[in-house]
Formats: sequence, C-alpha cells, structure tokens
Amino acid sequence: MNNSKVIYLKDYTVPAFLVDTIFLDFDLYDTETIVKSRVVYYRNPQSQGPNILELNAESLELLNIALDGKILTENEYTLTPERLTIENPPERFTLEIETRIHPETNTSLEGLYVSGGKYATQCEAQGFRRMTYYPDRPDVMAKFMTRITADTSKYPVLLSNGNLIDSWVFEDNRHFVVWEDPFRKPAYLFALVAGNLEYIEDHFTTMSGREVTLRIFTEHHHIPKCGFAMESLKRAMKWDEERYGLEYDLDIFMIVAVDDFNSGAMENKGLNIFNAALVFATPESATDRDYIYIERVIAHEYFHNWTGDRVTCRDWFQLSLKEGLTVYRDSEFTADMHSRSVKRIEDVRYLRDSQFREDASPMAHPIRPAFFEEIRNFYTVTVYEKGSEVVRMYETILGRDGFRKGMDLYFQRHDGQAVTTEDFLAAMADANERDLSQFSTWYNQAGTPIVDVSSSYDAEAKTYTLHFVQSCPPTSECQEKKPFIIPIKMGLISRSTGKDISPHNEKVEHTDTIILTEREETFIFSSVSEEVIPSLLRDFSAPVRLNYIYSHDEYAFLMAHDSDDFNRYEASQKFATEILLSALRKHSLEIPESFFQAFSAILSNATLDPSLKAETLMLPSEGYLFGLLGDHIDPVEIHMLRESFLLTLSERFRDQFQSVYTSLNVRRPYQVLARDIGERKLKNLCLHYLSYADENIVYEQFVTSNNMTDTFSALALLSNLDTSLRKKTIESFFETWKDDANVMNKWFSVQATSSLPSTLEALKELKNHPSFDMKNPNKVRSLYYGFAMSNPVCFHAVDGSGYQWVADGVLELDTFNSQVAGRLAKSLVNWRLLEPIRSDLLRKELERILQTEWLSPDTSEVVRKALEL
Ligand code: HT7
Ligand code: ZN
Repeated sequence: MNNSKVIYLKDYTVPAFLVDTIFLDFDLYDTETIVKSRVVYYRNPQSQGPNILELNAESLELLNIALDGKILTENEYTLTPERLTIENPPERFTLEIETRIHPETNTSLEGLYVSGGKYATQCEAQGFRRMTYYPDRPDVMAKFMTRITADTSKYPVLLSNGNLIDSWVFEDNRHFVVWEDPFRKPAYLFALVAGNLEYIEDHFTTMSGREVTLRIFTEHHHIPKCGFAMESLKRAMKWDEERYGLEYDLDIFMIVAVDDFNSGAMENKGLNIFNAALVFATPESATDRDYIYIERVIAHEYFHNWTGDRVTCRDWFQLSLKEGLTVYRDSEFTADMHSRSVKRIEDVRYLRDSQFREDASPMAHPIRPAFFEEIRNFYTVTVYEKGSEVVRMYETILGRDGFRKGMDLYFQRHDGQAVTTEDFLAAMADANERDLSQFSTWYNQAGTPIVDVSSSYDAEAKTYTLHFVQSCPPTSECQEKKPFIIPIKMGLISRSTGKDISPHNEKVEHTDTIILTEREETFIFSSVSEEVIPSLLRDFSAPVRLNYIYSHDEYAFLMAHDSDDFNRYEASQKFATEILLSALRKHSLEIPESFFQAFSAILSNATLDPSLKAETLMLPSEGYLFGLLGDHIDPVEIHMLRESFLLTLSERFRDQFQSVYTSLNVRRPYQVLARDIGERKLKNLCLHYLSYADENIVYEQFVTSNNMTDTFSALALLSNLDTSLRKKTIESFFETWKDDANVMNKWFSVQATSSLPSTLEALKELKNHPSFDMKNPNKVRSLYYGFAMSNPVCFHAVDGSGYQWVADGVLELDTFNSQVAGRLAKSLVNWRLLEPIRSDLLRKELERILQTEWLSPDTSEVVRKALEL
C-alpha cells in the first residue's frame, strides 16, 4: 500500500508561530501517562503565511485544550491524527493541552517508551509529537521546564534536561521533580528518564573554571562497567576546549544507558541517552573495537552540545550540518587519542564499503537531500560519513587555522539559531575571505565522483605532467553533474631514492595539495630531474574514486616507499583488488610474484606500526569489491575467490604468520592503548591466516584469552569451521555470557555471519531462542543485519532462502518498529547489480513486501525506491 507523501526542501517556509516557553508535566502510571503542556506562542514576525497555528501529533489522545485559560470547543480547532490547527489565534497566547499516551505499549521506541522497566524518550527526529501537540520542527526553539511525577519506589530517579530546580515527595508513594533548561532548544532535543537507577559521578572543571558534575546512570549491576565511558567523556570535554575552544555550558551532564534503543545514542541537551551497548565495557566483555567505538560515540554526542544543540538545523534536510560536522569532529578526536593513520584507514574503509555502495544504489542521495518521504530513512552513511568527508575537505583546503577561524565565526554568528548548510559554508568562506561557493555541489549532488588521472614525463624539459578528468555517474536527482571542488593531496616519489621530490608548479603554492575545480585540468611540474611515481589522493583527501594505472612493480614500490601511511595501505589494497578483479574476469586466481614479495616485506618489516601492518595485510572487503563491479555480480564467487586468495597467502607465509603470532601472543593485562590494540589486531590477523591449517591454535586462544578481543576473534574464526570445536566454543561462550545481554549480541552475530551451509537453519532456531527478542534493536542488528550485510554466502544463497528470511523479518518488524524495519529493508535494495537468477529472486521478495496490505512509510519508501516506483 502506498500512503507516501513527499516533502521538498524548496517548500520550506518559516513557522507562523514561535514558542517562548514550554512547561511540560508528565504523570507516569502503569497503564497510561498524562501529559500536560503549557506553551506560550507568539506570531513569527518573519512569517508571511496565514495566521494559523499548526501543531504536530502522532498516537495522541486529546483530553483538554484551553487558550489563554478558556477551554476550546471542538469547532474552535481542527483535529486529525497528525495535526491540530487553530485558525487566527491572538498575536501572543498561552495554550494548555492535556493528552493521554501509552508508553507502556509503545514498541516504536520513539517518543516516550518503556525499556527494561524504565521510561526513556527518543525525540529525534519527530518523536516529540507522540507526547503532546506541538510544532515539532527544529526551527522552533523554546525554553523548557519539565515536571515529572511517578511512583517513588519504582522510579526513584526522574531526569530531564537542564538543572534540577524542585522536588517533592507525596504521602501516597509518589514524588515529583522539576527540571529547567535555560537554553532554547528544539523539541527533538527534549529528554525524560524515569527508573530505579544508580549512577557513577565525576567532575570536570572547564577552561573558565566552572565545575560540572558528570553522571552516568544505569541499573545497580551495570555500574562497574561504566568507568571507561566516564573517562571518555572527560577526554572529549577537554579535547573540545583545546581544539575548538568550546566549553560545556550547564552545571550537570548526564548519560543514561538503556537496553532498547533504535540507534547508538542521542544528544539531548544535558541528558544524553545511550544504547547500553555503547556505554558498558570491561576487558572481558568488550573488544578493542567496542572500546574505541564507545569512546567515539560518547565524544560524538558530547560534541553535539555545540554542533547540534547550541547551533541546530533549520529543517531536517540540513541533517548533515550537525551530523557530518560532528562525525568529522569525533573522527579527529579519535585520531588525536589513538593513531591518526589507522583511524583514517578505518574511516575510509567504512566509507568505501558502505557509503560508496549507497551512492551506487537506488537509495543514493546528496548529503543534503532535496526531498524525502520519511526522514528516518535519511540517517545514512551518506549524511554522516560522506558529510564528514565534506567537512574534512574544508579543513584540507583552508588548513587547520583557517578551519578554526571558520568554526569560530559559525558559532559567533549562529549560537542559539537553527541554520542551514549555506550558513556553514558562508562562515568558512567569510572567515577566510575565500570563494567556496563550489562546495555547494557536494551538498546537492549524489554519487561518487570519479577522477581519472594520466601522466607524462619530459626528461629533457624536466617537466612532469598530470592530467585530471573528473566525472560523476548520474543519480536519480541529477543526470548531468556540475564539477566538484576536489582537493588532491599528493607527492612525486623518486624512483631511485624512494623519497618525495620537491617540484615546482605555477598554479599552486604548495605542490603537496592541488585543488581541482574543473572537469579537466592539467598540472605541469617543473624541476623534475628524474623519473617519479605519483602518490595521489594522499590521506584520502576527497571522497572520490581515483583511477591511475600503476604497474604491479609500482604498487610494490609504493607499498614499500610512500611516505604517506594511507597511500602505502592504499597501494596494497589496489594491488590486491586488481588481482581479484582479474580473477573474477578469468574465473581463476593468479597472484603475481611481486605481490607475494611486497606482502612478505610488510609482514617481516620490524619497524612498521603493528596496526598499519595489519591493515596493509588485510585483503579488500567483499563489500568494497561488490561496489567496484557494475552488474551481474555473483557474491558467492567473490567470496570464494577472496577465500582462495587468503588460503594461498596462509600457505605461502605460514611460518612468518606463526612467528609473528607467537611473538605477539604474550599474556599481559589488558589496556586500551594504541600500541596494544595494534598488536592484538596484527596477532588476530595472523591467527586468521593460521586458522586455515590449524584450528587448535584458534581454540587454544579461545580458552586462554584474558580479553574479549582475543576471545571474540577466536570464536568468529571457529564459527566458520565445520568442526566439533565450533559447537564447543559456541556453547562455552553462551554458558559464560548468557546473563549479559550485551555480550549475547556477539553470540548471535557470530552465528549469523558464519558461512557454513547450516547457518540459515540455525538462525531460524536462534530467532526462537529465549535470549533473542525481536523487539530489541540490538538483537535484530546482530541476527538480521549481521546475516544480510556480512554473510554474502548464505544471504545470497542461490535458492533465495536468505532473501526470503530477511524479507519475512522486515515484514514482522514493520508491524511494531518501522524504523528498524526500514533500515533492514535497505539490505534488499541492490537486486539490479546481481546476476539474473539472484536478481530475480531478490526483486520478487521486494515485490512481496510491497504487496502487503499495510506497510509503514519507512519500509514503503525504501522498497518503492528499490523497485523505482
Ligand atoms: N542525532 C542522533 C540521531 C538519532 C536518531 C535518529 C532517528 C531515530 C533514532 C535516533 N536515535 C538517535 C544520534 C547521533 O547521530 O548523534
Ligand atoms: Zn550525531
């Protein structure tokens, strides 16, 4: 069924009414919650529109409504399930509304809902309208005061945004609190939490000497797992002061961990709500990746206090204004806390594996979309990760000081406002007196630009010429693309010394960064007195696909000599990619000797950082290869070829893998240090290669490990092996962790990603396992997303059984949590890229979904776009 409604950016109009203050009063009961709101509205002087107050609504029951103290009769307002409108209200007035809501049965996890016996809210993007009638749009900013009343024993802790200003205990075992937030904010940043919670507390003294209380709330038994999150928060607060001069502004900053949460975390003003998986960490229960991710997300949500809360978005088309910028800020934070090069490699791998794929799919959209049906579908890798790459390019072009000047001006101009990506661009341009208008193409055009580069050398004239041609494949919103502004960091490396030379170029001041602005451009470098190899797009300075034809020897040379860590890694990836693509064309794998030599040189290099070594020795992912192949893709063949490449390497370098593994397999206390993380990464990569011939070494690691990184690596490897050890480890892991819901997610995901043929049958059983819960998004992510996104062999089973199971999952989810359903549906959209048999099977599943009598707007938008309806 199609109940879609497209919303266009071009139709944006300012709100007819603004809000001065809002007083909210929540009365929480087991079977209902009564919400009273008292809102002072005033006519927006900037509005030319009709004098109509429009309030949003969803799943609300209106009990009472009064304007300036006078109860309104039904003919004084218009009520639909989605809207309450009042025509010709006064210039300024107070509206009091009483509604009844049912958080206890709210499975959407939006608005106010109950998770694990506690109340929590999720208001971004449009959850506030599930609590009261209100202009639920980010450009309406107001001062909030919130009163919460609840049972004292069940809900001793009652939290909302801002500072606690009042509390009272009644005689009938109920109590109330009042919170006041002095900062104006849009409704999507409102939060409420009620539960039987404890907290850990710490303090932070800001750079201007203010004391801030920091608290992380959770149930009693989780408290010991919150220490790392608290340390991360303090590091983030300090970093934001040092790097951007941004200080925290309230007296208290609170984080609450909840079990049921649709995404990672939420930046509500002063009261961040987190998916418990992104708060709890101990060495035994969290991997290195978990630790780094927790630190990153804690920082991300904290950084939103300025880039999101103090300066927010005018409308939801501007989402990347806060998300792209905040992802960029958190990635810089992680780079500063750990290894900058490793962070860059990891970010680029994720971007290319997932965002490039999205850009080539029916879901492709610009980082600032021009239209959408359901905003929940636009919390995407494009808006977040590509958005962050666009912000990174400003800094690449302007330099760190120039970027900081732009940020300072952005806050100076827009603190307390709801603004657009144009405002951000203008601040960057004005602060640096530069014309950056061409950046708008990055905001308005989808698709991954392609940069084709060719070179020539004139030995006599001592000139080296690079010729660049940029293009971008058509996407649904735009067929003919305008050229992008593309910074290319680069170097020319002497073939004889392996060192960068210092050429001269008339067009650019510094030859280490050239900036493309046109479709075709030529750069002639002079004073080049010897043969060079170009190192292009160093540090992955722009989110593009860059093509330059290197010989195998040149790849090996770059792997050994490039002074840029990223491009050394990149050379290995491109070299391996060429080998795999050629194998796919010829249906047989041939690995040139030069690859083995370069691989061996890296493996035996004693000075290389272990983490970089591990990254360089990993083969490109199947997702990345998938994205490079236009159509007629057989994902199982890609998997098989990649596996046989890994097997060949494992046989050829067995002794070297063994010796590196042995040297790193030393027992010491677990620490989250870059060096240790790198060593564990390299050790577990070696273990992967060794697992092809020896399962016992993997089992040995599983039983002796003192940390989850090593335990989980061993478990994941064994789960792909059809041996008795597999069953033993899966059972033993379950016995150890069955009472820890977070770790059980790992148990589900490791089985969901197993490439064994029995996997799908096992998953059907796991779905009925007492520890599985379809209503919990983390569980769905582990089982369903794990399967659909990281198990190409079983998901793409040629009988279509994998597609059918995921489609059934989408339909089931869609009946109670459309956001999670829509997200899972995205795993089904790439049917056109597949070879005909699978393509047909997958399309039929999409059609089956669409024929369902009732579909949420989320799922319907995804499926119809996939089928291009
Ligand atoms: N800004 C937050 C986005 C978010 C969200 C969006 C839709 C539905 C549920 C959600 N939970 C959090 C998180 C962030 O990116 O910082
Ligand atoms: Zn964010």
